Amino acid sequence: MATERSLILFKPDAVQRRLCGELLSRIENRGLKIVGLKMLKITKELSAQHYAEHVEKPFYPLLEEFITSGPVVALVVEGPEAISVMRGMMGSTNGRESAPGTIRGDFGLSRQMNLIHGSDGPDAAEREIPIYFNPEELVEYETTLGDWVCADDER
Ligand code: IDP
Ligand code: MG
Repeated sequence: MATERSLILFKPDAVQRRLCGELLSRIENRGLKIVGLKMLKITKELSAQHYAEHVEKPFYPLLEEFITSGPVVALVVEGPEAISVMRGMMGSTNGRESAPGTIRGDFGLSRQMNLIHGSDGPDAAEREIPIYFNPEELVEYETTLGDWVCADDER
């Protein structure tokens, strides 16, 4: 089992709908550790870098318009298997098909305006984190609660 870091975005719809606190609470309540946090507006250039795999797709112009339409909150979360844990919490891409209990399934009805981004694997996390954070913006610290989130052999 590996301690991982994942790049998370609360997308412009989450900010506009005042859901950032709710989403952050879910991440904290799950036991994941926040090691980076900032608000920013994504430019067209940043969008193309972030969504490099989608730039040529027919839906990209609308995705670009959406993701650059207002501020986002960017986070790096850390924990045991944090990447797949976050993907599970997020639900599937289309909110209408996401299971209740997931973020997209509880708050979303859209395939595009689906509230949250999370790295989809270790390679993606490694590529995406430096797009948003300089190394000195990621904070190393221990939480006493961390000892109660999972056993030593699960870290
Ligand atoms: P993911 O966010 O669940 O990993 P991806 O397939 O990587 O989903 O797509 C990236 C983002 O692009 C989605 O979260 C969503 O905002 C948007 N998107 C994906 N597919 C479509 C589509 O068919 N139409 C419009 N927007 C889409
Ligand atoms: Mg994806």
